[in-house]
Amino acid sequence: MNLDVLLGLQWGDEGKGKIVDFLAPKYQIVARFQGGPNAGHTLEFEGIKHVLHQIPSGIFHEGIQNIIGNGVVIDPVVFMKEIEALKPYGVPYRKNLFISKKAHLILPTHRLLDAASEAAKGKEKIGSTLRGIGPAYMDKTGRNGLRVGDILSSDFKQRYQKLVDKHKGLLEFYDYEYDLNESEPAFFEAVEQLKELQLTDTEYMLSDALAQGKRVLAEGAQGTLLDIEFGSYPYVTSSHTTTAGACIGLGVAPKAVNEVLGIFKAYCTRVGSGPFPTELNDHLGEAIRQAGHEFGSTTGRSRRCGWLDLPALRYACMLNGVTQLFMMKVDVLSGFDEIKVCTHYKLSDGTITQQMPYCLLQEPVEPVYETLPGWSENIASSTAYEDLPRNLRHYVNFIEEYLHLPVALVSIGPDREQTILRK
Ligand code: 2SA
Ligand code: MG
Repeated sequence: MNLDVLLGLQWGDEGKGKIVDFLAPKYQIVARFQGGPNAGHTLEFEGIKHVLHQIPSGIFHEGIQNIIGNGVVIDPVVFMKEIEALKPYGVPYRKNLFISKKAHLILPTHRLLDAASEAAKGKEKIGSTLRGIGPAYMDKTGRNGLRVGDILSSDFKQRYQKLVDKHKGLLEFYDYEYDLNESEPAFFEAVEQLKELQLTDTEYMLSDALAQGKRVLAEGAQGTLLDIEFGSYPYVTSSHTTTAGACIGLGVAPKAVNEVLGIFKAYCTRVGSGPFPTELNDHLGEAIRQAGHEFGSTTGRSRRCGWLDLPALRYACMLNGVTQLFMMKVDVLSGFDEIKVCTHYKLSDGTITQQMPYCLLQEPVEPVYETLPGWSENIASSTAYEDLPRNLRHYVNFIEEYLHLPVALVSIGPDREQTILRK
C-alpha cells in the first residue's frame, strides 16, 4: 500500500516542512499524525516564508487533501490564526483540509497548566513550548479530554466547564495566578469557526483512499529523540513521533506503510532542556547557529547546536524502519575547516559503544569523534549531486556507510529549488 511516512530523526527542526512541500506533488493526501501547535514547519517559495503549526504542509498545493489526524492535539485559537494567515494566498482550505473528530482539543487552561508545571519544576523544567501539549495529552490518556467531535454536541459548554473546574483545582495546587477572561471568549469564538470546516472520521477517509491506490504522506512533527517512549525521557514531548505513531495517529494499519523517509540535519540542534552529547558550547556552536539561523520557528528560542551524532541517528533509523535518508542544511557546514562526526559513545567505565544508553542523564556519555575534511565552496546554486564539493560527498558517503542506508536527497538551502535528488 501507499502510505509513506516522513519524520524527523533528531530533536525536531530537521526541515520537514520544506521536504513535505517539495514532495507533496507526488501524493494525493498529506496527513499530520501527532503533536500540535508546538510544531513549526517552515516553507519557503516565491520569496515568501510560511510557518505552519497544525496544518499539514501540503496545504499550498491545489489538488492535495490535507488531514489533521486523531493523534494531533489542536488549539482552536492557534488554528484559526493559521487559517487567517493562509487567506491572502488563496489557499483552498475549505475544500482541502479535513480534521479528525477524534483529535483532542487544547483548552486555554492546558496552556496555563503547561506554564504552571514548568514553573514548578524550576531548574528541571522540560523547556516545553508552553503550548499546552503535555497537559492536553495527559487529559487524553487520563480519559478526561475533549475532542474536536465534541464541539458539535449540545452539552459541549458543560463538559468544557467540568474539565476547566478540574484544571482550576490543579492551578490552585500550583499556586499559579491566571486570568481566563481574555482567553476563554477567544477559545469559544475559534470553536465556532472550527465548526465550519470539514470535521470527519479521517480514518475511513484514509482507508478508502489507500484502497483506491491513492498515495498518502504522513508528516511527522518534532523528532524521534523527542518521542514519549524512546526519546530522552523526561525531556521529550508527549506524543509518539515514530513510524508506529503514524499508524496510531491516523488509524492506518502497519502493513500500509511503504517508504519511511527519515530527515536529519548535517549537524544537530536541540531546543529546550535535556541531554545532548555532541553539543558545542563554543564559537563553533555559535557559528552553526548563525549560519543555520537556528532559532525556533514557534517560540523564537535559540537552538543549541552541535556535531552530527551517528549513534543517535542509528537508533532513530532502527526505531522507525527508515528506508531513505534525507540530509538537510548541508550548506550550513560550508566554510568549516574540518567537520567532526560522533561515531561512538564512551561510557564512564571506559566502554565504547554505538548503543544509546538507557538514560543519558544517569549515564552521561562522552562522544567519540571522527574528523573529516571540510569544504569552503558556496553550494547555494548547485543543481547536481556530482557538482557538490568532494569533501561534502565524502561526508555523505561516510554517513551512508555507517547507517547502511542511502541518502536519497540533499538540501542545500531553504528554497524549494535548493533540493538535490539523487535518484
Ligand atoms: P512540548 O511543548 O511539551 O512539546 O515540549 C517538550 C519538548 O519538546 C521540544 N519540542 C520541540 N523541539 C524542537 N522543535 C519544536 N517545534 C518548534 C519549531 C519549537 C520552537 O519547530 O521550531 O519554535 O521553539 C518542538 N516542539 C517541542 C521542546 O523544546 C521540549 O524540549
Ligand atoms: Mg520546527
